[in-house]
Amino acid sequence: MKSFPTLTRSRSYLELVLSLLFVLSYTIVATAQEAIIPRPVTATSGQGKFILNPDTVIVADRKTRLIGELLRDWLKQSTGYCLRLNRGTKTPLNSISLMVDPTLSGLGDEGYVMDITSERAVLRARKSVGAFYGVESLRQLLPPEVFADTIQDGVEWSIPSTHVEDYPRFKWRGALLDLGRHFMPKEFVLKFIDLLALYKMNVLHLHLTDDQGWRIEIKKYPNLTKIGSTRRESPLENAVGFDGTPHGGFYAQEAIKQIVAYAKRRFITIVPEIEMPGHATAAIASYPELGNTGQRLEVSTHWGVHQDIYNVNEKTFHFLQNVLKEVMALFPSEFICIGGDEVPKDQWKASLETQARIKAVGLKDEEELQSYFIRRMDEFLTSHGRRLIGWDEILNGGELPSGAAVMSWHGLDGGIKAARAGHDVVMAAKQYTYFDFAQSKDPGVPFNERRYVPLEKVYSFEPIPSELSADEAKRILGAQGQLWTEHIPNPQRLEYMAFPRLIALAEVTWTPRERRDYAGFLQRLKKHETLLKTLNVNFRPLDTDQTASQTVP
Ligand code: TNX
Repeated sequence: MKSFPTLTRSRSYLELVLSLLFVLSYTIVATAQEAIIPRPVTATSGQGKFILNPDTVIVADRKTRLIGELLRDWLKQSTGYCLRLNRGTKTPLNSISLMVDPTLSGLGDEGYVMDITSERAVLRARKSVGAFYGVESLRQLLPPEVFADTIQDGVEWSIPSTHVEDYPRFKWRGALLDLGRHFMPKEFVLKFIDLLALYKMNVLHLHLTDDQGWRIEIKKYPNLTKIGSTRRESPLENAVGFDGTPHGGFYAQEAIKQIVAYAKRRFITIVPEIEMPGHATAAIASYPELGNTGQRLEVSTHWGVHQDIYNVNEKTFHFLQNVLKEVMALFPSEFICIGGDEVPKDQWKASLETQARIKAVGLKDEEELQSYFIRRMDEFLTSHGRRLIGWDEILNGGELPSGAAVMSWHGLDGGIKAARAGHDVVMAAKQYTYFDFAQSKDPGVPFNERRYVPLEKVYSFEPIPSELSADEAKRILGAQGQLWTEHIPNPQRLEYMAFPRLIALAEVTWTPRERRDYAGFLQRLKKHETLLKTLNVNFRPLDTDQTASQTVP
């Protein structure tokens, strides 16, 4: 009888210790898991932490050498440590090693395994890109001060012990930057690339031409930038009147090469877009013979769908192909975007020459003519080993060539139709992924439900429509967030519109569907606000009043 209470006491003591351990380990698990966005496929935690110090060594093999250099340079900025970068495949004490192992299975091409203990950090991947994503996760596990560009004193550079196995759900995790409506400096494009990479996004779609500006140097046609890159003025934000100030800018081919190389180093593909046959006013202003009316145009100074579109003369096809040749030489991307959206057919209807062409080619009408136009461009791109991608209107007016891919922007329907017809699809539904739309109910602007995309709506986006069979669903390459810039005149405002919505989309495109959880996402995001602040990103704070004005960037 006497021993009974003792036993109970020791049992309860044991239970107490066990439950304390449980709580403790749970807290650690939560810490690791809550740090990483997009949420990894699996993340479990161990005991202790890895502490970075001036003697920590980075070890990289042949395939991860460049990533090791990036990591070393990044860490140097905030820690001040000049870490040694060794070649090899060893994992000594106090090292961060990055290793490619082609025999690793189950993680796909972009996945990685990360093992962090108090002794070492080991990242393994089947390909270099996976090791890069491992590094991005590792950076997120460090204190947010690691993202500073000046030395931070008094910080313990520790990473909680963690085991992560991770890979993306979709292979197209994209963002579109509209540089046509507003030119943005190259330095900002580079900063944006770093932010995409941090959230494991891998496609930057650059919208380089539009009615209001042509932004890429084409050596064969200098007027495109001499004339086409500057407009006389822009609409005022209140849409009444104009600012009377010229707006312009373009990227010289040298600058494009730098952007492409910078993106490549961060495993981001830049998909260039040259709009046709519509959104062509700036090009026609530069070379009037490309238009239908013979009128001299100016680079457009207002927003909206424009009547002026390319004509269908062979000379115009020749022009566009020459432009695309220079574009292909600059951008290694498999996909080249030719736009294809919002093409009013009035000018083709009114032109005798175009009507004669429709007959000569044996087409029924202007819709079929647009389809013919797209087919010609597809043939050209295909013959150069590339693939065409365009907005969902390219599905209209006839059969789309089999290799062409579709960006579904009106909603999901274009994507469903395209996937069923065997085309690859990028989901860019405006209801979920248009970040030029409002994210709050701004009292200063009449509320419009159709142009309202709050954070939660983005997070709820499911890129695979339930209507698709498992086979058809394989056609969905992923999704993309759009930053159209009619009402985004500068980088600060762009950051405000993009963040944190783009981060929600990053999780939509990376994390397994069943691991998505909005409440948990918000908790992790809250921590990332410090990180974004450190990176000087002008994000929209989570606790901003839903009704607060959006007009302050
Ligand atoms: C439609 S989406 C457009 C763009 C505009 C955008 C504004 C698409 C392919 N065309 O030209 O900038 O709406 O939200």
